[in-house]
Amino acid sequence: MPKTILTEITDNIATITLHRPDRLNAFTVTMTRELLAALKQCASDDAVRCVVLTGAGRGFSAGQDLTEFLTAEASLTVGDHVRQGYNRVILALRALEKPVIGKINGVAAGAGLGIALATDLRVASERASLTTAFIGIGLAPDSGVSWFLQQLVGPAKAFELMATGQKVGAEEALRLGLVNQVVPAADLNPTVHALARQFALGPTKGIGLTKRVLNKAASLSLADALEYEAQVQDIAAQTADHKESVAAFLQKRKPAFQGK
Ligand code: LHQ
Repeated sequence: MPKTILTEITDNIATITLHRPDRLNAFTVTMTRELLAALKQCASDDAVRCVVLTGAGRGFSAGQDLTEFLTAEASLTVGDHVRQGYNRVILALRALEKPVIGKINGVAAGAGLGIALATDLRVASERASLTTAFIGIGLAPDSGVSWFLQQLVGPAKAFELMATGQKVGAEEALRLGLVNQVVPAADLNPTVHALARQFALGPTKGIGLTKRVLNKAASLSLADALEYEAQVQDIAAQTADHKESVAAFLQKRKPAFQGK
């Protein structure tokens, strides 16, 4: 059986490629399972200090494979399908205490959009587009799309994007804050590689803890967020990379981060 997820690790960067290009990398149950396994591997492998998530061919991901879903035996409710698949993927991406770059090479739709928005930052090709897509098949959002969109663009724009399913081009996605950067298609690989390399040579634990406080901040009052930051700072201050960077500053040299 061909693999639907390809993982390649070089220069401390794990590149995970959604690989069903003839279906715009639409998700099957197998693909969800393989993606979860790849994310678990990235979390446990200390050699991985940055993760890049992308799609093969001209799409990032068209979301749920509708042919598989419609022909599957109805052994699960739609809610359980989402709970056992996409919800785990989204939570695994957010819990992974390493930087995850979404390399948005093409269209991201439905659950594919949710997965793109669960990455820490997104670099898009000018050929990329985003669509919530759910309303096109009469569904409400899942895979965190309602949560991420209300955080990123506010409730009114989020409603518009979800209730119309309109396709947002790369430049508009940049203007809305849905992606961090847009580059010509030919520049996508080198741009993302340079960024990933920068992260992979960085203080990995400090970046992971940054993600931890950001994840938590969304559900805390300011007073509780301040206390949580103080607690996490105690952990960050114990890392070898923190000690190395202070020593390097005092010795007027560049720090050599070990990711520890
Ligand atoms: C596809 C798909 C696809 C299979 C393109 N499946 N083949 C959770 C719980 C339970 C149920 C439902 O879902 C969910 C979560 C979700 O993700 S819901 C949202 C599901 N996704 C969609 O509704 C998107 C459907 N696709 C589209 O609207 C378009 O394909 C987009 C806008 C993504 C891209 O349009 P184009 O660039 O014009 O490409 P295309 O439509 O020509 O697609 C290329 C091929 O990929 C085509 O096959 P073909 O044999 O004709 O070349 C499509 O049938 C296939 N494909 N999406 N989701």
